[in-house]
Amino acid sequence: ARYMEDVYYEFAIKLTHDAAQILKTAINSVKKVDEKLGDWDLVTEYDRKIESTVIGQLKAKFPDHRFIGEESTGSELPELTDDPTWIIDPIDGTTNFVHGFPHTCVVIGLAIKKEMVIGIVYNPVLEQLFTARKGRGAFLNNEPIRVSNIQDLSKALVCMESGFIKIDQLRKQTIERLRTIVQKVQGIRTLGVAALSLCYIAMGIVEAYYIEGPGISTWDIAAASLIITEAGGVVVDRVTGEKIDIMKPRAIGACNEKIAKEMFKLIREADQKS
Ligand code: LIP
Repeated sequence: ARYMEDVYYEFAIKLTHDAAQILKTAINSVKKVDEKLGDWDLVTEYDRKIESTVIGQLKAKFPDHRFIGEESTGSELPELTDDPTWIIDPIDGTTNFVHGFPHTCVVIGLAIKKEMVIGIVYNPVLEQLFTARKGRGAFLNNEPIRVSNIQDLSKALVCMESGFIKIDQLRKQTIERLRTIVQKVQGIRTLGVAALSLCYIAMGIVEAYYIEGPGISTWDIAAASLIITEAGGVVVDRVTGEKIDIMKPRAIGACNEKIAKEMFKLIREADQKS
């Protein structure tokens, strides 16, 4: 099994580089942009092109594997089986990509027996390749990375998303969550890219990230959740506070249990007010 995992990993790294080349070449060009759920949820011809290239090549090489991809999977997620399942976001942070804002990346993850075994997140604009394999640590450009040691939320830099304020039914709740968290932490950042925000926890430059909402799915969190845990951090379910189920993507990522618990409590507190 280990040998096969090496084969999967090497192939995935090669595909990631090919995909990232497409992203990098296109980022400063004019794109054809379509809205999915709203003007806060975009897709371009490059998202579709990268996904079909990546899935096409994986299918040709591993015909009995399964695939979950942002642009080819419908709104209903398939059930995760024990079979090797590739989970792909061809361009995470599509709005950033559209604007040329350099926080955008290609995401490829592999689950086997319902557990993440490979996570790859690559930002070719800033030349940051985040990788992890189950039980073998997390790396940035092949150097080991580790979460930060901060234990106190008042000293934490926290990433969150603000776009859901545009949705009528989510406005009050989102504003209340942002308001509550801003007051307790050192600062918040809203980068519009789930996978990289999680990787920034893994590399120790952000302490926590909370993500949940329409359009957010397993491809936004699956690969990066392995990168965080391999870097010593945690990813918990916003509803249960237990370890995240990657098929229920409502995630609190954090550099340690204590910060995760405090974030969990603050979101509860905010929801009681909204
Ligand atoms: C994006 C997420 C981001 C969120 C965006 C969008 P995509 O994923 O990573 O956190 O704010 O609305 O959903 O669609 O760029 O892959």
